[in-house]
Amino acid sequence: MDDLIREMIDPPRTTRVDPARRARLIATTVTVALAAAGVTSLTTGALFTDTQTMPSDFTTGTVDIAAVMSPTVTLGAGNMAPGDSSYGSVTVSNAGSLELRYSISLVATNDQVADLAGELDLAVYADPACAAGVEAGTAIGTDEGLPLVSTGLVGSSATGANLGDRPLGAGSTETLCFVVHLPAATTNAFQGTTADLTLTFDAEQTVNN
Ligand SMILES: [Ca+2]
Repeated sequence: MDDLIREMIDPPRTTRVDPARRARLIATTVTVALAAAGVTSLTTGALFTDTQTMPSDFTTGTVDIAAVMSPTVTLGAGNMAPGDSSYGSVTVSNAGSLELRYSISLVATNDQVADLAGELDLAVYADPACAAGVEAGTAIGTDEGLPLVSTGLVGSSATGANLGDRPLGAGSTETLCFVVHLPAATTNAFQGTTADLTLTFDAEQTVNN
């Protein structure tokens, strides 16, 4: 073996090598290479190692507003006469997991050519005592003559905190009182007519906004 290694380091100058001897030389070279690789593997395998994984979960919150009209104090009236008012108590709830702020807009339609909507006045109060006399308080939104195109009543549905927007924490509730009034000055042209009102509550997240 020593002879072979010596020949590997300093091979004889002869140009012709015995084929059997050449094969032994190659086999010895491979053996020495494998032995060197084995020493390296043994050195690497001797190190202790460890791995720790750390999972994280990400769940988004929700913005969910609910507005419910009281079944007993309900906005809307039949057989109205000039001077009458209709009261509607509405409970607004944040049913989501994020704090929200909301705004209210309204739009009206007429069932006849006569613009009864334009005769009606609307005011909204942040007052759970929703009955005659609530008008003595300060309204958070008013509209004299209900609009036939969507119009802001409280705050603004525009993104961000706008004047009049109402914040509501997750799980919180507040009660509003809507009052629709038919002025005493309403003329005979509006007898037997009908107008319909739709209120819209828009909510947005307050965090990062
Ligand atoms: Ca807004």
